[in-house]
Amino acid sequence: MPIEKNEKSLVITTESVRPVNHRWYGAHITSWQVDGKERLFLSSKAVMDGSKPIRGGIPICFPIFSAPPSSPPEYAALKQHGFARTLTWTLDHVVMDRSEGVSVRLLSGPPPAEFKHDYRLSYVVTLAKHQLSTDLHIVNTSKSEDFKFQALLHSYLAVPDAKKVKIVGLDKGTEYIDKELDFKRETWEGGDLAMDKATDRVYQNLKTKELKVDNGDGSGLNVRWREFVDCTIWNPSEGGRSMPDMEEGGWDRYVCVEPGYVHEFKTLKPGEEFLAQQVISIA
Ligand code: TA6
Repeated sequence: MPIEKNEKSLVITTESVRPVNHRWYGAHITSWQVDGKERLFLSSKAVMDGSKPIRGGIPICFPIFSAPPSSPPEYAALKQHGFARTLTWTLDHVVMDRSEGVSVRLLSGPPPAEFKHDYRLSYVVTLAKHQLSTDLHIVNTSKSEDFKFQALLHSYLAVPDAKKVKIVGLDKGTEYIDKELDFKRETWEGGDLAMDKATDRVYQNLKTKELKVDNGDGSGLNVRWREFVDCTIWNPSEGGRSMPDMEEGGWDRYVCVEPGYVHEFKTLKPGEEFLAQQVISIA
């Protein structure tokens, strides 16, 4: 039985037993196991009753990333990272159900009443041999108005010791916003990014479409993407203690690598669509 559906979640399993646990709340993937090993981090203190976003797994940030902007004015009232991660989603249909892969398409529930834009947001989750793909599909369904959004997949990747991790593949010369340095704009000098201290950076307009999260010994995960152009890299180090839903020491057990479109608002003309993909695989 590759797809099991219940009130709270959807569990997808391929023949070689690689389950993905997906919650209707926020279309949140909370677990992905390969060869019996968990590859996503989920805080043991994460709130799972739908009263706040889930700490860990893969939250979807949409239609904004980070704190609400002052413009467009109607986006200023949104919560940090938008509402997609707190909506209830539904199963639209099973796209593929074969021994080599299982894929489901999910549809987001309606946005908060005050967000008056016509759009459609769907998400395709595909579990295949040693890889997990997540495709975000946004359509401007308005006949007359543009639709603006930011989108990002805030993946919490499980690592044995975050302080030993290096992020490999960032292009030399890429501009990034360093949130640890009061949003200072910097230029990446090249090489690997060591995650040995609090890091919160938004790399903008990367040329590369793939980064490796190296555990320090060559093992780890690869994250690649299509159509996204930015990538946030985050680990709060001991600062994680200030998050009430973060387990003690949890900050040493994950690194967030977050492909997205966030350096500006993406504008879709009436009828236009945006289809972006993240693929996480075992390095
Ligand atoms: O993507 C990194 C980030 O924007 C950080 O600045 C950090 O605060 C984090 O997301 C977590 O946000 P959250 O709203 O889930 O607590």
